[in-house]
Amino acid sequence: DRLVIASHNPGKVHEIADLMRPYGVMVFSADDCDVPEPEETGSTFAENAELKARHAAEASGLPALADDSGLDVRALNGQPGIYSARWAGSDKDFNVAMERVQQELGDAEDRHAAFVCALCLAWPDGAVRTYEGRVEGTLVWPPRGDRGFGYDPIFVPEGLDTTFGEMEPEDKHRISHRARAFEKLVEDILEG
Ligand code: ITT
Repeated sequence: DRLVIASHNPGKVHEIADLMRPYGVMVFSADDCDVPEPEETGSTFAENAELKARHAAEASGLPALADDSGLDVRALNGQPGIYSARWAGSDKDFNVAMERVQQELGDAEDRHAAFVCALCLAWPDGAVRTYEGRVEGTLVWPPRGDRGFGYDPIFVPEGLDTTFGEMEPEDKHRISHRARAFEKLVEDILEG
């Protein structure tokens, strides 16, 4: 009934806390528990999520939930992918990151992208479970909306006209990569 959210990204921590709310679990962020940020040396979202979750569970002695996620742009062969946070530079400026995506796309006709999320739940005894979610969509320029975080203002999910940056949080939670991964976790752990 207590869980550490192994992330230093406030946008993510907020969304995961929202998703957890109906389940009556007390959540703490990695910053609350002084869990330092491990180096993300994995080569997939799932590997990085597991690395972060294991690290936080060991450091805190509590079950820990980590999220590794990013934007997979088809015309850029999956970039920025696991490097999505790094494209924003040390200032974590996502205007810079979004501009880089736009610049690298140039006049490519293919504007397809997907957000991907791997959630890993790790226990202090070393057990882990990993779940993945994905949402397909299209990139737009210029960015629209000031909600959400990261690349949300340039991503329009399939079948809709608004960017994640323009949506109410509860609408993003109905379809997002993070919500889809979380649904699998809930089925497996909380309702299983
Ligand atoms: P932690 O490792 O501390 O959790 P981080 O921001 O470094 O934080 P990642 O390595 O997983 O986490 O980077 C994921 C990046 O992908 C994140 O910084 C966002 O820019 C982007 N991203 C992930 N989910 C997103 C979402 O729902 N909306 C917009 N951008 C998202």
